[in-house]
Amino acid sequence: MAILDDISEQLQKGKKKKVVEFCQQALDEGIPAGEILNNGLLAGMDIVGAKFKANEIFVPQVLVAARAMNAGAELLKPHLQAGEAINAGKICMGTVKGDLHDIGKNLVIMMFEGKGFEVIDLGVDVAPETFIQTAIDENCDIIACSALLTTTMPIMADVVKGAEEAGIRDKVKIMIGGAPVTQDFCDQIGADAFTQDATSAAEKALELVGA
Ligand code: B12
Repeated sequence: MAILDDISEQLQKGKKKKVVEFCQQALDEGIPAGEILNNGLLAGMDIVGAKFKANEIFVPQVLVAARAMNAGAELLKPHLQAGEAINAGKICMGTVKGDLHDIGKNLVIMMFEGKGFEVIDLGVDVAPETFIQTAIDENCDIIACSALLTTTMPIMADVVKGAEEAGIRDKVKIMIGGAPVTQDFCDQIGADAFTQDATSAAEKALELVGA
């Protein structure tokens, strides 16, 4: 669809205003929000990722594209949540210490909320102790960690260890994810679940809390 290509193209150029405008236009045309997200915004971000990897573009361009992505996703947010009013449980989520990538985290949070979870967004660069203390103070059912750098993945193991040491491991489930994370890594560090994308993350979370 032409409008979705336009969204992808404007996102790659980092044109935040245009991205938001075209997302609104796509919604007005009756295109489902999930389709706009996947075939417009995320399709654009995939191309940005490939160009970044190939050294065709650099951090500043990726950053403006990321801002446009987040602005578009914010607009779609209420339309992605199909008005499910159940209270499925409480989750604290953040991107682990040393890691500033937050696009995936923000998408996963949107999907969690869409499934009726209350989510505490801890932001980026989150220390293991912060995940643990929040889970204790807020009585969370799930701790969710995101990492996009291979160098920050080990922090997820520290979160699992920290939960054991704090004596809350039997009360809280730990979910992990992010582009470099795998099911093998999840098994290796003893986390409860890994999924590859935001939609399956929310479904898995429901499963974990037995909803
Ligand atoms: C955007 C981006 C940036 C932006 C981040 C902006 C922002 N606000 O997030 C900026 C420009 C700041 C950036 C900086 C850097 N980046 Co960067 N970045 C990317 C890029 C292009 C896209 C990431 C992204 O947002 N993808 C889209 C989202 C939707 O996908 P996602 O995060 O994977 O999330 C999905 C799933 O993984 C899953 N998920 C995510 N989290 C969770 C959590 C749970 C619990 C679950 C269940 C699921 C789940 O659901 C999400 C939705 O489906 C990737 C390339 C790539 N292809 O991944 C590189 C990439 C991650 N960056 C990379 C690098 C090297 C860096 C820098 C070190 C560059 C530098 N020289 O400074 C810095 C690091 C800064 C830091 N300390 O974090 C490398 C990492 C390499 C590695 N092996 O570790 C990559 C892979 C690029 C590359 N090929 O070289 N980056």
